Amino acid sequence: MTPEPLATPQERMGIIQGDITKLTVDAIVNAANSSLLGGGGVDGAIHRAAGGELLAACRQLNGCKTGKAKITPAYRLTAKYVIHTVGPVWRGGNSGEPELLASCYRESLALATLHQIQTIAFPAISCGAYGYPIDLAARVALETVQTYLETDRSIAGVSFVCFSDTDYDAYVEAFGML
Ligand code: AR6
Repeated sequence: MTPEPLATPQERMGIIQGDITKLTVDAIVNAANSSLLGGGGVDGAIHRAAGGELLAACRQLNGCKTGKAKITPAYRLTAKYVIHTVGPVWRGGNSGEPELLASCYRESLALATLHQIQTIAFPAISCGAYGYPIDLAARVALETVQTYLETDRSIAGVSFVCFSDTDYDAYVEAFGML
């Protein structure tokens, strides 16, 4: 018997606007810093919504390098897991930022595959406090996930969660260029 053909990478990717802490998915990704001990932006929102147990779990992880990812339970969130990744600080684009940002997406997806996570949501990693231009970051995010899904058969859906209208518009435009 031939296996059912899987939906294409683009059919498994979606762009939505909203608050990532409210989503019903297997895993949400946190745009953390290398301490993994919380911060502002989406990191602060995730820690507030998940409760103090998340911070306690993060303390056991010994931090995380830029471009890498680590996983914890999601405690009070609807999601089952939080995948914490550390995006690059934007320094003009010639300090390895695109490669490091792509690595955040790949490493997060690799953890998702390892933990049989079928649905995952990403915020716009590095696009807030870390200053990565949203149009450039959206292209890296979408192209990296598309490439990963071409060979991965286990992840059924990847959502890109945009907090603002301008972020949403940038993602939709980048999606059209895939
Ligand atoms: N849901 C979805 N997206 C959100 C939410 C939310 N609830 N809140 C903010 N965003 P940032 P970074 C968007 O600054 O640039 C933290 O202090 C936001 O609009 O959260 O990777 C960490 O501890 C932006 O588009 O993350 C680090 O120190 C995107 O999430 C540092 O900030 C990322 O913005 C990481 O900076």
